Amino acid sequence: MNRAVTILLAIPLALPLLAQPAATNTQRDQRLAWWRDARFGMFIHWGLYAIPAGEWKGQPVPGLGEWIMNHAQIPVAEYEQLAKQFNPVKFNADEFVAVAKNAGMKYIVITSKHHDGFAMFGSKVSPYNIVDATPFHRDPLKELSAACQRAGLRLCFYYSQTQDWHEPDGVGNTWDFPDASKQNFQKYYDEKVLPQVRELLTNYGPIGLIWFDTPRNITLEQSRQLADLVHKLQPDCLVSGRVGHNLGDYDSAGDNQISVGKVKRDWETPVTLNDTWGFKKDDHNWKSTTVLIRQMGQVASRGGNYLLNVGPTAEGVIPQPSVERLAEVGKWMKTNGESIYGTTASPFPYEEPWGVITAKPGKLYLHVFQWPGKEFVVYGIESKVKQARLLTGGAPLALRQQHHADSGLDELRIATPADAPDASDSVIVLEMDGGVRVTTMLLQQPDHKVTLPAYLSEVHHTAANAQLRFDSRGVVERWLDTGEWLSWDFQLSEPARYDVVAITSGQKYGKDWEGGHRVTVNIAGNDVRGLIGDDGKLDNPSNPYWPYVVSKLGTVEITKAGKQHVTLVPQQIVAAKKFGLTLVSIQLVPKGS
Ligand code: JFZ
Repeated sequence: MNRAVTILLAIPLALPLLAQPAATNTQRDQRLAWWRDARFGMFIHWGLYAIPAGEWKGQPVPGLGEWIMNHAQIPVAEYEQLAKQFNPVKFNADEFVAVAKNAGMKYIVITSKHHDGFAMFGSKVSPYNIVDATPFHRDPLKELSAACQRAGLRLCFYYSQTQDWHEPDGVGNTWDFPDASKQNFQKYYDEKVLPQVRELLTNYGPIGLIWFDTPRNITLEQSRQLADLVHKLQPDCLVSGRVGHNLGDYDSAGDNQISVGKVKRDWETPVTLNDTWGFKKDDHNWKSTTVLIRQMGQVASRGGNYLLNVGPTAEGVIPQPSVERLAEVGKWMKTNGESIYGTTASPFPYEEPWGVITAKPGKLYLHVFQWPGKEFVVYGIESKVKQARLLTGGAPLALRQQHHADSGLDELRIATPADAPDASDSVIVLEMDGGVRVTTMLLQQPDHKVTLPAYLSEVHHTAANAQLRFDSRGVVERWLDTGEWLSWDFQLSEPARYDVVAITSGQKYGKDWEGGHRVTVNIAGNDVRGLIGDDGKLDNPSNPYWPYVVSKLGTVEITKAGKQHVTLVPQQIVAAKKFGLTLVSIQLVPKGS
């Protein structure tokens, strides 16, 4: 009730502030239709930074390749010289587009101008651009526009609207322009950003979306002006979430961050194939094809888009390890694409232990990462399943559905081949009789384990300054106060003795982790007191940059099946590093398994 009232009030209050009426939901739905259908796109980070490729004056520069000017504090006068050498003669727009198309990608987002300020297109606004400042003299965005139209892919542009290390009035270059009081961001914005965005939307045919980035301290007015300009010039062009002030048509997750849990808005996650966006010659840490295919499924199962990056070299070539992996993903897509394109999120609020689920009207796609052998069991599907079959082909699979009247549990058993049809992701499609109905309550799973994800807990607090929240991975952050605690309800089918385990998360790139907290887990009237200590690491393939830590808290005997209530109350939280209790989930694992 409260919520409805807030919304009704918010709309009339917001209207007078808008230069023109905000997009209605229908307009936005229409704009998003192709993008929701696409689910998979190619990101291209390409610019002058491909020349140093992670090395400056013989020294490797740590961090992202496209950030080298910033990390090595290269003066504008020196960095500019790179333009004179930039001659990517091996660049072939049709080849780039073919790599994307063969991977099953439906759109391409290329850096038209990154934070270094160099335009990768012919611009009348600034001579610091690929046509006027390099011996190459060609406009790769023009060539890509034509190639995308030939191949039926959508071309989209990344544009860094606040950071511009080339301009005295842009954000970020504190080594050449240390005096912040002399800066006039509005001037840079009016004289470079708006006119260049206008060029991008006027000279390159229909553009799918503009991927703005790092809004920093952009004002509401400026974000709005940018979004309005895009929509005025090309009403069908989408604006990314990082335009600032929630004015995008969809949200961006943090880089390489796969969202879980209820994501309310349309969202996309940008992911690197190795550990950099712009090319670095010494970065060989390539993600495996299996990780890529599974991440894509995971993102689709949460209703999002997967934007996978390549970083071409200074010669204009996509690195071979990237080409190979994308071809392998494409091979999987040729057989299994219908389980990704045009799908919506899983109807279950939680992730299954064996993989993920995507949906279409009357259909569920079970993406099985952990192949079970000869029998596959799924709990919680209430609607009648007409048919189950593998997307790799073959006759329909024998199935049996049972409703256990005592527990209310719906059980689906499918006879499966002994060996996984696909090593990365074998997809079983279920065709329903009518719509899809599932049990949304947390259930003990067929592998006998119970997982209570933090993002599905109820949050309670007595603390005056409660600040616990969830990051987009569904992991708790800012749990620093013992006045905040969590609870869950779940359905247990097998009374037994269980190990109680807590999973917590390290910081990005495994840089840090905070433990030593004391907690009490109460299950079925029993208190389990334990320490959040480091009892081992857990593989975290969906978010490989964040290591998981396992803590064994104790054991509990549960004597009755049925609905259970669990609370997790911290007795002591160590918060010296301000990470606190970074809970991912509590798990119950049958003793001795
Ligand atoms: C930004 C850029 O700085 C980077 O160079 C690259 O282009 C990437 C795609 O986007 O970096 C970010 C922006 C936002 C987050 C992380 C990195 N974030 O929200 O977590």
